Amino acid sequence: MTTAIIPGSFDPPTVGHLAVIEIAQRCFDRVVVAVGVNPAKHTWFSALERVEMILESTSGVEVVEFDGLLADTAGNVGADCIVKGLRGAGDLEYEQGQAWANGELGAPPTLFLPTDPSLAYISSSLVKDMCRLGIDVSAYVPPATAQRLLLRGEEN
Ligand code: COD
Repeated sequence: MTTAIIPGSFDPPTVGHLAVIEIAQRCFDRVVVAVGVNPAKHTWFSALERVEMILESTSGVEVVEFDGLLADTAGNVGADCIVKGLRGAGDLEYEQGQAWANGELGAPPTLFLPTDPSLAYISSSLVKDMCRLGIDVSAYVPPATAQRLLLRGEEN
């Protein structure tokens, strides 16, 4: 059985994240989405809410929270590969360094998936900026996440 781990902050999950998850599900028997928890980083959504948002907009994936090293979590879930989406050259430069560091730390290899060009500009940060400005983000996030953002946007 092949297992992929897909790590991220998912604050919030976007249709770009979901596209990566769906492709990984076609290629691997088991997909584990790993929601990173960094207490030093302010997030709009708690770790539990981010886990819930992934669960309510996917099917057939496992979702775990993690803090500390991705390499440790990848080992704990038995991942054969880390899967990451790439939006462009900026992502590649950053993610290549992460992949090398993770490899040094004992993680499995990282597989990069270039995103569909129509999704390349979508990021969690863009979605939050649009929410702050009162712009409809329903094209960029799963429907249940859009509902949560409507409420959360008023608080941020
Ligand atoms: N299309 C395709 N892919 C996308 C899109 C899109 N539109 N948007 C985002 N992605 C990809 C990103 O390129 C990234 O690969 C992934 O989705 C997750 O994105 P985010 O923004 O949700 O998450 P990040 O980039 O903040 O990552 C957080 C992690 C938790 C993965 C990271 O901080 C981490 O690995 N932390 C653990 C510490 C560690 O082990 N570090 C490495 C060695 S020091």
